[in-house]
Amino acid sequence: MTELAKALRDLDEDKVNELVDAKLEQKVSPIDIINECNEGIVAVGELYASGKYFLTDLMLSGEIMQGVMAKLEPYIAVMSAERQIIGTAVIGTVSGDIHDIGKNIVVNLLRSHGFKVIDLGVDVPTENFVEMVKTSGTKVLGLSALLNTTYPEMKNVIEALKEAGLRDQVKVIIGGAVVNEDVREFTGADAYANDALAGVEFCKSVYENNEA
Ligand code: B12
Repeated sequence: MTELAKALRDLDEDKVNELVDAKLEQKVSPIDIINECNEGIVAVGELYASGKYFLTDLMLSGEIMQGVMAKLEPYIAVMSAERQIIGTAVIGTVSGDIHDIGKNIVVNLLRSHGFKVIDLGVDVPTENFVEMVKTSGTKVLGLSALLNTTYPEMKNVIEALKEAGLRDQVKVIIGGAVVNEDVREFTGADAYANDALAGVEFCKSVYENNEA
């Protein structure tokens, strides 16, 4: 584990900020910084699951991570200013789930790769996803969920798209720590991604191959 990952795991906010600033100074890519932080925050989740950390620690890790993202955003924005628009992507965290750090990373990366992103936020009701797919004409919908209890919500969204006659016009990609091939199959999504870059690649392929 890197020094930055360890500092995040240990919830040492000052150290995290110091290390991130130093890395930005050394022109380390924001993506590499995110990956290091990811390792630390996964360790926080494990410490929480094993009872060594409490909910307040989980919350603090989220705040530290959001602080890091705020530092990285201007650097990611510079990357996006130089790109042509590839297409639109709609994304949100499903109903009952308020985790948004990973989703926000995906949003930033999609923008940096030339997507117009409509971010519906967290705890998004199924009908809002359906309405936005309809009105935006997007070819890609991204659903995020981090809880075992909320991944069935992703299936609900996909079923609702079918009922609205919209399923054929949009590819659905699901993401978040809980997703895997079994969850993809259960929900009926077209793809899943546990990391933001793989998600961006999928979205690009939809527009480049003019699928959906
Ligand atoms: C920070 C955190 C919180 C913060 C969230 C702050 C925020 N603004 O998001 C707070 C404190 C609010 C929180 C609350 C809870 N949490 Co929480 N949380 C975490 C923690 C430690 C980190 C999550 C995170 O941000 N990871 C970093 C990001 C970058 O990773 P990521 O989200 O996986 O995203 C990456 C990929 O998955 C992917 N991705 C994500 N979304 C999408 C979407 C698309 C379309 C694509 C393509 C890709 C993609 O790209 C990202 C970058 O690579 C995790 C531990 C873990 N292992 O995930 C627990 C964890 C998710 N939480 C957990 C729990 C239990 C809870 C609570 C129920 C606790 C409680 N008793 O209240 C509540 C639930 C609240 C709710 N209704 O949603 C459990 C879930 C267990 C489970 N499998 O169901 C975990 C796994 C901890 C654990 N090990 O027990 N949590």
